[in-house]
Amino acid sequence: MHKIKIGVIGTGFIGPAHIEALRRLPNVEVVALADKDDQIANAKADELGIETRYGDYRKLLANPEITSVHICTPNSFHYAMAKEALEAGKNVVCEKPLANTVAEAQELVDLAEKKGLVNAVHFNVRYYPLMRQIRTMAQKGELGEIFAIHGSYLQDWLFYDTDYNWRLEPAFSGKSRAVADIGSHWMDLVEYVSGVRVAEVFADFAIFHKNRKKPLKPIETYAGKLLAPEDYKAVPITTEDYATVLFRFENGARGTLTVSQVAAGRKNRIYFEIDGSKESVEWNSESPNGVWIGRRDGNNQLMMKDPSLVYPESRALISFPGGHQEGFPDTSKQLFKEYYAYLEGDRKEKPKFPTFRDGLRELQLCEKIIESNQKGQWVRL
Ligand code: SOE
Repeated sequence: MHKIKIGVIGTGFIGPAHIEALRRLPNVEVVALADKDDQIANAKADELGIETRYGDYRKLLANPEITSVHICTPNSFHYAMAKEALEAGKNVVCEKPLANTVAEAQELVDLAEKKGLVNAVHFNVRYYPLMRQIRTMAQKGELGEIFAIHGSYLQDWLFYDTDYNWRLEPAFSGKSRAVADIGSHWMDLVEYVSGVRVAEVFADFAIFHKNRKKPLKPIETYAGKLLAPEDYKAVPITTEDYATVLFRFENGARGTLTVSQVAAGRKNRIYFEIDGSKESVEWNSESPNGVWIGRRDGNNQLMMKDPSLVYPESRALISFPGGHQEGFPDTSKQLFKEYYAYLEGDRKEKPKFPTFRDGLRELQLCEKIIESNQKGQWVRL
């Protein structure tokens, strides 16, 4: 049976999640991985059971049997690797953010389209099945006119000043952290499900840990041991732990986003409520298989993920019967399933999955949010 041959670059947190999701699809095969040196690549390839491994991603790109590449490295490498992959004739799935700047993202959109290569950004949150149910409900007018969209994306993995990660270093993560890293997922999601687009933003950032303690050796060295003062280096922090963003949407709707990576007890909670002139809907990623539907003149409802109860558009993202919960790992599987079906198909229809154009959109939103925080005023898109 013909299988699409895939290479994965970067095997930190999300790279292995891509590999696991791809291994659940019958028409693809992960044949190679690359990381920053031979030692890491060999260790990860042995751990993940992948035959071909490279300590230099350019050798993976030179492999003629590889049709598609997944870029799962720290943010600052995405643009260069995606550009080289497209120039090598590879189709590309890139982790968010697509690039470091709007200009770089636009260049990748244009290059992918010029070369006729299939491209995606891993905005996987869209693929919780009930997200497409809400999108279809909005498209059918069931919510009515959208008045307001509000919510939050809260984590606590950077709660202590000793929590350290490349995302804290602008050289690797860019000028924004909480907004660009996770606020981007929330903004992409709410524009996708509601069908309304942001027109203006007003942002207020906060850095609660002005300095953090960077371990002087790999974290593993300290696993299970209390760190002594001499084990750290104090690092000044310039990217936001927290942000509040006000939105004005193109249709006149209003919105708010609270994004934080220092919210104790919130491990990875995405929440939104869309208030329409007919109904409201509310969802949170800690209970991803249910959607609350609010009504003024009738009983509120709790809609559960059940293929027999949702629209066909949502049913296409469901693999298990009602009550059999589908979660974070399933979102990547469903995104890649649509991506590779499109890659193998006639490509006549507009892709259903998030493409480089959606990655560009998020860079545009983040750039204006950063500008608004710096100026302390509303900024138009
Ligand atoms: C860290 O904030 C992180 O891993 C993000 O980088 C991912 O995009 C998000 O899905 C989970 O949290």
